[in-house]
Amino acid sequence: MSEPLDGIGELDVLVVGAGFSGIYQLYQFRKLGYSVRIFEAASDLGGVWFNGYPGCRVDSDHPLYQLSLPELWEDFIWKERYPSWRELYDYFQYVDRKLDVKKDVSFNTRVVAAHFDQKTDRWIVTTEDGLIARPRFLVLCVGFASKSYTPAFKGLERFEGICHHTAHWPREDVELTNKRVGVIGTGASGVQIIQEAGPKVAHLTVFQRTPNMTLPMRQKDLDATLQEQQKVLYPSIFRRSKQTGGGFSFERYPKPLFSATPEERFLHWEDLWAQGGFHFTVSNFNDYSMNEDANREVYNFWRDKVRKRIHDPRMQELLAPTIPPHPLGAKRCSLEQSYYEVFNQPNVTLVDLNETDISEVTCKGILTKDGIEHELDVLVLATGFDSLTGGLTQIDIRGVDGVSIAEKWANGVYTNLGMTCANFPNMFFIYGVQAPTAFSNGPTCIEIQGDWVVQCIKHMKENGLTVIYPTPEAEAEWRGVVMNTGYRALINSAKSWYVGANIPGKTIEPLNYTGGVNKYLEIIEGIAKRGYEGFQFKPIIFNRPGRSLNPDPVTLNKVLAGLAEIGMSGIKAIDFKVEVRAYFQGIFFRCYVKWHWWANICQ
Ligand code: NA7
Repeated sequence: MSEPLDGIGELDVLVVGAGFSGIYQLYQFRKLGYSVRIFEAASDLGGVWFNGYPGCRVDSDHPLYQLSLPELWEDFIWKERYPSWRELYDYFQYVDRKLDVKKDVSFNTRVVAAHFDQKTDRWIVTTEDGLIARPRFLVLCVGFASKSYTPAFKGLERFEGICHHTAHWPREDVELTNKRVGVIGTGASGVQIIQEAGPKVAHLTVFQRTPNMTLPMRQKDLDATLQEQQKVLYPSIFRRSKQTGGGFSFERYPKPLFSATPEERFLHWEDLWAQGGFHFTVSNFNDYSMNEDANREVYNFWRDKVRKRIHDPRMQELLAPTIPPHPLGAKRCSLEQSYYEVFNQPNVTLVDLNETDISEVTCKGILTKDGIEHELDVLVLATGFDSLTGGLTQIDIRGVDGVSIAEKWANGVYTNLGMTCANFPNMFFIYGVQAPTAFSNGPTCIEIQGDWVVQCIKHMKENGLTVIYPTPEAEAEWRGVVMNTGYRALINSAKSWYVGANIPGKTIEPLNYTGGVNKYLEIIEGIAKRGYEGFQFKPIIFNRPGRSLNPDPVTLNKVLAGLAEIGMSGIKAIDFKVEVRAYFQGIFFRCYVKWHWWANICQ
């Protein structure tokens, strides 16, 4: 193992990942004067936007899909309401020019392990190339979709054409024009590549298991002058996004569905449909994601809208079935532009995998159970991700008891606030499991969590605290909150990545906090205000060289529990100031006793 570059060894903070969240952390920690560096596996900034397949674009509305820092939005002009990955890539280059990000990023540096060292209270972080960093704090900003999932299709390695998973699409792109293209999967990635490739390929074969309840994107070019004029509203728009459930500037319709007349419902849906994007789901009636009957009404509206665009009755039934396969919104509704028109083309085949599943991949294409071999030049695997947990569990992260995060989460996820884990001291993660993540606008969630982490570490520095970790009780409590809110929603009725059901063997449970961004913010701010309730700290005093008193968090937990038993309850966190005061009070008391003793002797 070699030592890394000078200065990396004993960092204050190591951030993993250089997408929105990693860059935001770097920027905030730098401002406070911390030594901070990012390790990034790719060769450039952008995280999930570093590369993209044809048609890949964001489905959050302009202007909220960017960082809210005025020094960034003041001068940047976006071209499209829903930017493509290329425009987002350009945005990250612009962010670098503005904030000088890259000087503090080690690219092509994939973190493979992170072990907490109790002797020094630092993380020992190892990269694929054998570099080692020893940061005090580890902030994992790997995104919620960084571990791709490829089903174990028999014979996949035999295919002689070109085959890529959408998450690993080559930057130099792949020629699809006049090719026979097959796409497995109709999630967001499948929908986007199908509508992009459809008009140019020789033949398109779509292998569908579940139809996507897509929403009209209503994409448009943005006018630069208008955009400049609207910037006066941006501070309010960004602040407002943190006050809403979804992290957007719009909210739920404040009424249950059946309390509205059919006319009110119809006109409201028409209005949302015309606005496009997530307006239809985010601003729908406030019970549609909880109440099955209400959801069915929403589905019927959606189905009838979509069917009008599809010519063939068989295609209509496959793409927008009479009976919904699951409640609308229980799987992520993707945004589309010309998705259904593609299925009206004569050169497009839709294979219903429920009727005839994939038997195997052959050297020429895909053989389905009905005995048909679909010959292909290019096979696209739009089969998704081990979302929310996979980004962390694929790294060998081990805390104070030597247990890895993958082992800890094998039978269910335990975190505190979707940012920390008991027995994994000084480790934070952003935009991941048990946070509002997949039910929020990305940058909004990233900033809310990022600010909390920065403030927490600042609090520790100001109070002479070196180590923080949540208690197992706090973790259990947060898990309860996530489960209670999650199981109330209809998301559990679908086999989706929202609940881990897309990965064979993964524990199925709500993986996001579905109580809303605004409520989440209120909770985490309250915990900080109450002195980081549910967390324990270790003060610097335990860390001085030569002192034998250096308890690990597990021992410290036991000591605190013991103190609580003898009546010193209420000790949740060791505060440095309190410690120092107690230390000097102790000296004073001993001096007083000695003086008293001598005074008595000398009498
Ligand atoms: P998704 O949304 O997880 O979609 C994956 C698709 O792949 C989905 O249609 C699956 O069908 C299909 N799939 C998965 N395994 C198989 C097998 N074995 N056979 C056939 N079809 C299969 O991933 P995306 O990349 O589209 O989107 C991920 C999210 O990341 C996206 O929402 C953005 O927010 C970012 P299923 O629905 O399970 O029947």
